Amino acid sequence: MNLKYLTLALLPIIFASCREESKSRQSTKRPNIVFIMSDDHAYQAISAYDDKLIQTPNIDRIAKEGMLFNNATVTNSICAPSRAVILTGKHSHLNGKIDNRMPFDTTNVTFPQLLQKAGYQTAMFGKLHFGNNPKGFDEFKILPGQGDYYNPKFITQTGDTTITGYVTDIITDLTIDWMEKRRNPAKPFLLMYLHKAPHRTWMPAERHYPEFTKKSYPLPETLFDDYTTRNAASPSAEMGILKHMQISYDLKVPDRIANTLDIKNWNQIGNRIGRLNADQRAAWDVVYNPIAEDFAEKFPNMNDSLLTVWKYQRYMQDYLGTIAAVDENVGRLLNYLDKKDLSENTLVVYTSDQGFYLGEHGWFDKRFMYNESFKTPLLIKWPNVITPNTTEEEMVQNLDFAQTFLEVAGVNPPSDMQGESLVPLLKGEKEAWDRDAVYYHYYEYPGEHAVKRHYGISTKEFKLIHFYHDVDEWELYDRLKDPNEIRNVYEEPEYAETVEAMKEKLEEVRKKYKDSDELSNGYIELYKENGWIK
Ligand code: SGN
Ligand code: CA
Repeated sequence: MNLKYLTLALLPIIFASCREESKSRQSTKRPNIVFIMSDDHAYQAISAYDDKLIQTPNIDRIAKEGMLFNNATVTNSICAPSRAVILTGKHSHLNGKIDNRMPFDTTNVTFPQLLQKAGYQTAMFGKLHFGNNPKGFDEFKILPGQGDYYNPKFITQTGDTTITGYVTDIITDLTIDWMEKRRNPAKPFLLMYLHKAPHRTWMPAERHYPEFTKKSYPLPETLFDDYTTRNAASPSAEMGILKHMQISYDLKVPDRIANTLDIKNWNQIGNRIGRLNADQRAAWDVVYNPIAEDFAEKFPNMNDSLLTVWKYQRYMQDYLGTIAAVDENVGRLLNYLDKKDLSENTLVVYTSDQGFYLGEHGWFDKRFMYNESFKTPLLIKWPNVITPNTTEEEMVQNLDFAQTFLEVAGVNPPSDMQGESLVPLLKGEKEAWDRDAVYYHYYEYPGEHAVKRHYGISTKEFKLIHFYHDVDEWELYDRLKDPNEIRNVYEEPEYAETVEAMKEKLEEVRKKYKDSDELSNGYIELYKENGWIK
């Protein structure tokens, strides 16, 4: 064999060893972290969990290539508090962001600050909802407060800007623009890509109006819940589809039509669709006006249950319509990572700031420790670490993200963070995980939707909840026998021992996380000082 042939014969071996070398160089390179979070995205509306309502192939891809968590929950089911827990790795009672009202205390140490210090390039795009700007980011472009769906305004480091278009598309454009033009390839990156959708008032992208407004959805089993055995759930809570969802504001019947009907609970929508320009408004009117006219005709003959069903269907059409755009845009981002050869060394998380009621118990919104709002979607892919297509049943929480990302980046977590790194679970090392209960505490009362203050624990079998402040109600659910949580068994004699054991566990967990009645009372005092409790 002459030299030329020998070299040719050796080529595959030479290439293979180069590939090996680049692989091992890659694996020693610190991974990038892409944290995708939407706002109020119920797990029931992700087809990897449940395909009754919508197909979300792009979000599902994260679970197909990685892990789907079936028992991921939040510690306080409301927007800004959940974000504060995620960033600080501490429960609300310690990071101080107990509700959506007060600004976030920026003296808290957050994981992005630590990653930035450790050499990560950091960027945040989309909804933060903190009342102040995030610390620890090289670049951010965030929505003010809740933000708008159409032609939204953004706060940036160089001033405010309004961008024409649909919010979910724009957040993705901003993200990809940063990756394309300002990403530093010499550094690993942390990207927080945070959608406003599918938050109320559920406004889809123009391209999705025609398809989604024609759909009709299966009714949830508990749509007509009568709340027997649960005093805390009703009558005080104001999140009923029938009673509290607004015909005009939420369901887009224009004021001029709503005005002609004998409906108590309608409210103006003007300020939201007022953001549409003339062309956008014309496209809106073509689809939404005929729906409203049809409703106005049928309304006089509707009883409460027909009206509930009509409202539920309208709600689902718009809510799920907004998710179609989230899914498409998640696909855009995943494809971008692939195209740039970044996927291999990037951990991608998809989650929501909490779950949401899609008609279960007759509700929309969240806040309660009941399943649909306590549980949050969680899908993670991390090539070469997570075995594709795995599901995880262990109880994890949004409290765990900070320590997870710090471990992924090789940074020691501060000793006062309260979560657990998920890395052992991601690697399939289950023996290292021994959590047997998770803790919850909700504070925003008096407040919108009137959900009373409560705290509780959940194990895989039972859930114990204590509603306090202007009530003193206990609830126990047998999660295995009653997954819909419609039977509070707290007073039932055969559960007496369980109640006792769960109360002991609750005390143990409260001690571990350093929560107490004293702290709860302090937060009630704070409401009094602000005049929110008279
Ligand atoms: C807004 C919504 C509420 C919602 C809160 C909190 N009303 O105030 O329905 O519960 O946000 O949501 S709206 O009329 O402004 O849409 S959170 O996700 O930000 O916590
Ligand atoms: Ca939210």
